[in-house]
Amino acid sequence: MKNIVFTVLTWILLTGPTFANDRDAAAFEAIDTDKDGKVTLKEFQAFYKTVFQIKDKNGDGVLDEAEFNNPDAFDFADKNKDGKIDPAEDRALRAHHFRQLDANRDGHLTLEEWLAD
Ligand SMILES: [Ca+2]
Ligand SMILES: [Ca+2]
Ligand SMILES: [Ca+2]
Repeated sequence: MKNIVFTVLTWILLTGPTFANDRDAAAFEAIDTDKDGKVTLKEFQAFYKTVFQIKDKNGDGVLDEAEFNNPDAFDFADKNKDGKIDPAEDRALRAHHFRQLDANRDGHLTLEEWLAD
């Protein structure tokens, strides 16, 4: 399990995450920690909290533009326009992302929803 998460996270970091390209079946499995085939917002946030910590290379608790590594989402995520993404801004971004992916709005993501565009 640890290895899967590590592999997925490494891949996300190497390829540079966008809303589209960090979504595949392996990522879904890694995020679905209780393996019930559904990803809840809680599981989703826990996964991206880990992503946030790994991306925070200088360990100052926020992500600058280089650490965040996603120019398209950066301006949207940086609500207070201080040029950094703090954990609350990151959680808000992920909650937004989660709502976008939850096509039938039942509060969890299936693999189908995860893979859909
Ligand atoms: Ca689950
Ligand atoms: Ca900010
Ligand atoms: Ca759903």
